[in-house]
Amino acid sequence: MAKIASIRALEILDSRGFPTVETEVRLDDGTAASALVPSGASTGEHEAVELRDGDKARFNGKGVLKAVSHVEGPLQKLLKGTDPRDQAALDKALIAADGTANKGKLGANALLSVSMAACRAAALSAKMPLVSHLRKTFGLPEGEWLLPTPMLNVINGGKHADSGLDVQEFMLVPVGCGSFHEALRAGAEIYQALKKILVGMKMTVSVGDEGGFAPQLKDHASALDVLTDSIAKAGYAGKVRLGLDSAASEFYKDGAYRFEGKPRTAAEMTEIYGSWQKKYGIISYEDPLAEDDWDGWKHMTGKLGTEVRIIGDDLFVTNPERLKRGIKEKTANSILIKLNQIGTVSETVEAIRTAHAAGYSTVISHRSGETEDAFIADFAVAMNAGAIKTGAPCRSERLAKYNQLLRLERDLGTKARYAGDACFKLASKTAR
Ligand code: 2PG
Ligand code: MG
Repeated sequence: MAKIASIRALEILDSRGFPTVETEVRLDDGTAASALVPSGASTGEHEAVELRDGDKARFNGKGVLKAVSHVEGPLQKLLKGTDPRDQAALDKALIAADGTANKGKLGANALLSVSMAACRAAALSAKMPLVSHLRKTFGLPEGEWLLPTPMLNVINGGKHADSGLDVQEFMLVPVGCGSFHEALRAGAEIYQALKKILVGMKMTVSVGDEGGFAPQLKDHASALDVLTDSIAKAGYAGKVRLGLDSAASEFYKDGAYRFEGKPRTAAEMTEIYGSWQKKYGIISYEDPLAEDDWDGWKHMTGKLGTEVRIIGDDLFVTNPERLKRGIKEKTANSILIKLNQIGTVSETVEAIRTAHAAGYSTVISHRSGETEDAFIADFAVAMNAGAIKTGAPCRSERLAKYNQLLRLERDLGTKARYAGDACFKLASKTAR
């Protein structure tokens, strides 16, 4: 039984060129594995703390040397000699060592890098693929393997681009494709069709943080029109639907949603979303309203919740406690899952379990600042999450995840099936 022998960390750079943490866990049988943590831009108020140095002389204050020193100092001391296969005990120890509710003392970036790297090291040492190790570790049934439906963000707005669009993400959701590789192919072909259309409109085709285009379109309806045309041009009408992430906390100011240049109430925003749902067959709305507008969310869930997926990201921040409140108050019907919003693998699994038990669907997510680490691909399959969003079919930090899913599809063979509309069942009733 291999034990943790040493842990080291490194300040590396993410896809935006900002520092982030890489941690390597070494076991006494010679196994070594590392994990790289991502970083958000439209971060929720209630997320676990991403510890930054604040030293303006380095990386404009964004350095992570403190987090690195926490990994190599207190966390290494804590975990040396322990069994990496006992993920629950390991994560419990990490949480206790930090001791704060928001992981602000040692940093969620420090904790998560150790949690993930130890998980990988345990899998390697047991000569098991990560996906199988995760299943076994968390006692999930072996039988059913779901390959997640990808949600490909092909037009970037909000904080991720200078397109001027308030909505942050316009995603292709290939619910009607027969397999994961066909779904990814559909996404890639539509992406190229969209590029041609934008070039024809004399729009810029440079990309935003998540690899989607960032055209200066006049309003959101124009973006939805262009996307509908691209889907049709590429031959996928009816098979590929649209999902949005408004990241609405970013345009909620002084009690109003500053949307398309006007202040609006939650009820007015709900009207707009309802009309888009009818006209464009939108299948999911992520963070349509602000992170603390519980009344607004409840109103929107009451109006549209039987027809579309309403996904809480900044609202729930992968936090089982916030999710439980949502379930109790009938708020949203789906949750976005980001490991670094909560800070350990075990707590992330708990959020997923809580969601599934209440009939909420789950979408595993990347961050806008990413790395080459593809942990979330294996994680999404191990958890039967049903859906994953990890950007456009463009830029290798995004493709690292999609490509790993292609490998998992190949390796699992007939044991696995493509989730398709499973995660979006409510919405599929209202197909255009
Ligand atoms: C989101 C994410 C990822 P960020 O809002 O869902 O797309 O963005 O990582 O900037 O919070
Ligand atoms: Mg979001």
